[in-house]
Amino acid sequence: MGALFTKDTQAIFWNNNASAIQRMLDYDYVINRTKPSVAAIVAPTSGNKFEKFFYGPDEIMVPVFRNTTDAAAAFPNADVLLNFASFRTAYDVTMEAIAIKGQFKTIMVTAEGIPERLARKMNQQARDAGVIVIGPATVGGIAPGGFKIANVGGTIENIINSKLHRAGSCGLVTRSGGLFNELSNIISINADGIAEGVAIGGDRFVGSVFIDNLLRMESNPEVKYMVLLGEVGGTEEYKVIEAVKAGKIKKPIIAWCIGTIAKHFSSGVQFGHAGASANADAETAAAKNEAMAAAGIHVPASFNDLPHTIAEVYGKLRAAGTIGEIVEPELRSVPKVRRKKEFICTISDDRGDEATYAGYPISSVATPETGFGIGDVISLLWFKKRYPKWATDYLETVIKTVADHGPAVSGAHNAKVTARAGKDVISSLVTGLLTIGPRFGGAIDDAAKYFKYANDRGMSPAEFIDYMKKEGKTISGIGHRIKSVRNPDLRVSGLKKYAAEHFPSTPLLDFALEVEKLTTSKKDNLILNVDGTIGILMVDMWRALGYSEEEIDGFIEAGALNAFFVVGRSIGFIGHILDEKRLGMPMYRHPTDDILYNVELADEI
Ligand code: Q5B
Repeated sequence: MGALFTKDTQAIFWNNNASAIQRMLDYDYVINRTKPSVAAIVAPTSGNKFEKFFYGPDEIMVPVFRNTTDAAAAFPNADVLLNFASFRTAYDVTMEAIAIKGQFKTIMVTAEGIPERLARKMNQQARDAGVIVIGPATVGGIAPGGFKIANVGGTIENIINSKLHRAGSCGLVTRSGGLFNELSNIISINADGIAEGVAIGGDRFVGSVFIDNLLRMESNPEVKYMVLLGEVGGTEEYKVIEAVKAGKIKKPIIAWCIGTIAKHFSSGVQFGHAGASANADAETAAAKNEAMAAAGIHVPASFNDLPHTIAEVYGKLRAAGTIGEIVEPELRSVPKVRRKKEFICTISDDRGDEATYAGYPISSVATPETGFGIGDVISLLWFKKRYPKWATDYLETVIKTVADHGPAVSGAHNAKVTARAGKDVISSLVTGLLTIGPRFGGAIDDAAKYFKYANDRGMSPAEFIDYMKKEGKTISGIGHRIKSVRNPDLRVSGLKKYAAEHFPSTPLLDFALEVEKLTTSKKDNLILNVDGTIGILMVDMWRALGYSEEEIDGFIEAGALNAFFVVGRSIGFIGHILDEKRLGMPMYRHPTDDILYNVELADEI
């Protein structure tokens, strides 16, 4: 009970309704909210990870998820779901959200025409779970100066004109969304605006009804009096009458049911909303207005007199000191011209006095006193996190380990040949780097990917080898040209030793070593090689650091692991290139006696 929304309320927006989301964010900016009211978007068919929106003059990124469950897990404090799904999908979306225990306090359903059987089931399920449903068939609601749902209030100019930019003292409940805006305007002219307002929706079966909202407003100290705008059809207004009679609502209520014109028609009239039709005398607007007046609710003689009644009730409360003076807040204005940014950078920022790496000024990273190493720089710029020392030391161990493996390996050879052709350091380096691939140095990502894949699915080492064979793939991370069981790769021994001494645990490495036992039993050189060891231990490291499997898969898919070989081996390649320059070596030509020539005269076609 109490206020429905506050300045801290955040919503998950189901459906990428860009204009409605932008309106919410413009409102947030104008009223000086510290965090945007839309935490995330759910868009099941979108491939995007985020959408850009303006926040004042700047742009912000709002994350996009494929389903509500994932969005809720990422934003556990977002307790409002704005369900902008179509009438075909809105029921399922609401039911999924209700089932996420403890997340959503309020769900707003905008779709009109959800089948009534489903709407009743959905509303009951929400009630049982203690979730407030606004709608279906609604524009939503607003806590002025705090949180605004989607398009409520219209443009920023209209919002300010209707005093919806800051809290007033009226609690407003309507069925209609259009008349909600109209009433907000009337209240702003004849009183001091609204403290909270909800358009409960026009369908016959809506989630929260008048009485739910009025009882909550009764307990909200910001609300000093209420305005209820009902309409012909249904009997919900009688529940309000009962609550007034029972003394459950003591604050003054001003009410009017529209549709009194219906009595001038010979037969029953269906007004715009699905629920706006009287099926019995008691459901007519006139009968409800009479009954409300009889219960002591302030009911004007006609809709035209409603502004006067509001002014009168407000005036009395003001005179009695129940309502005080409102200090108008400072507002920000949204720039008329805004430019979308072409590029996004989330790792470094060069706009201040000093550039930063993931928030750390370069001087603080570069100075020896703070103890940052290259591993820290990589963890900040590649993964946007500051890793613990055992992890950054592992990254540095990897780079030191792969820096060079002599002049004969594919990449070093290419770099040397290029340097001897007279090319500069950068060109020669690039030719070496371009040689890194699935067989040479660039097997780290795939080693991590396939060993993790097998381990995630509980395959035994034999099943994994069999699986790779059936896929027609060599096992990345297994095999070496010169290293074998009898001539072990001491780099691998070093990495394993580091992990044994510093990693909390190495389950994927343990699995890989079992695979190695089987492959080396077939062929002596099918060892777990340096690429494989690096990649597999990197997965063990990320798991120990608390990354989700999805995040780890994302790093692997992005190619982050081969990048370690690129960084490390660049050091070696540059060494070889400088060596060639130092030695002044002439252009290289491969000896013809080392080439098997097998050229036949080409057929004529
Ligand atoms: N066989 C590395 O091949 C190498 C198999 C396999 C199943 C396997 C090969 C391989 C996967 C890729 C990988 C990284 C090409 C290696 C590195 C950095 C480096 C380099 C340096 C540095 C070696 C002979 C028989 C065939 C094959 C079978 C071989 N590997 N079966 N899974 N993984 N590995 N690369 O010995 O029945 O005779 O037809 O592709 O992890 O690049 O120092 O040089 O620091 O610079 O030449 O350490 O293992 O053997 O290809 O002629 O195959 O073994 O199917 O069977 P080899 P191949 P069959 S580290």
